[in-house]
Amino acid sequence: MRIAIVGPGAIGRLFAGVLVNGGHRPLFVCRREEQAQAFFRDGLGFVDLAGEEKRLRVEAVTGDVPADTDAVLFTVKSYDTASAAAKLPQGIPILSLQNGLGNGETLAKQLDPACLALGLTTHGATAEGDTNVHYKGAGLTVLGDWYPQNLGKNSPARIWAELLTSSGHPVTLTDDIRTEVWKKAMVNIGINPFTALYRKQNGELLDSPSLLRLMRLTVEEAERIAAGEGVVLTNSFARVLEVCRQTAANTSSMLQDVLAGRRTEIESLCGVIETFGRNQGTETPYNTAMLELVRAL
Ligand code: KPL
Repeated sequence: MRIAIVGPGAIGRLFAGVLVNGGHRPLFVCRREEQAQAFFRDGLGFVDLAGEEKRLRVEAVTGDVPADTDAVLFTVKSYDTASAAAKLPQGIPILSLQNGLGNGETLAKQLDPACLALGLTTHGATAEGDTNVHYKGAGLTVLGDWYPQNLGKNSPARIWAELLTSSGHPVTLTDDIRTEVWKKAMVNIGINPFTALYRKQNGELLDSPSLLRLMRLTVEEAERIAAGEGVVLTNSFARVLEVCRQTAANTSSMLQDVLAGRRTEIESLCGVIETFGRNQGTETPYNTAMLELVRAL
């Protein structure tokens, strides 16, 4: 099978390693020619959970996703979703494994929604340089179809679940991926801006009671906005604490972005909460403050 990975960041590289393990040779679709050449020359440097480093053979191109691609893993940053989606072929199973709110809506407008699956992962990985990835913590991966009634034998989520599971990466299927996307966004709202502002690893957030209070108020505010959108979530802050413990040694994706001088995904987290809040006629002081502070970084 010809599998393209659009977005060769930490998660794209982690799943490329999974697919190589399953006997596939994934194709990275890069924005920079320099990075595509580096993948060709050096392969993918993969440090596994035991700390062992392997060099894996992958292919890489720039530009459009080749027309003969059988499946796409879409792992671009949320602010690149619309422009990267324009480079995808139509009619093949696409799995979006992205952070934040609104990616599914953007993709469903540009592609055939029946071909679209969304996924979430709490596996921790750090990108190093242009071609390396360090797999730092095992987590869970959940997939579901954009059309929830899908989940038939040939639904995009099932095709991707089979591909990943047969490559040694078990996944769970859900018929309500949108709620899962919101749940994961709550975790990211409760962790990512705080790690970025305070330069802390996920587990270090647990050491400061005053910071924990601010994290809780921000997440509870976002949970109320979710309810206003018809998504009823409970115990989001308990999940934040659990993920801080499970991924204690992780550098969050937002802190990785800040340290590398890249744009962050704060707009698709606190920014979306602020926008929904405005539409609901509700102020969102905590999320607005985090949005502005991270923007100021
Ligand atoms: O998804 C993550 C991220 O860093 O973006 C968490 C779950 C917080 C793990 O670091």
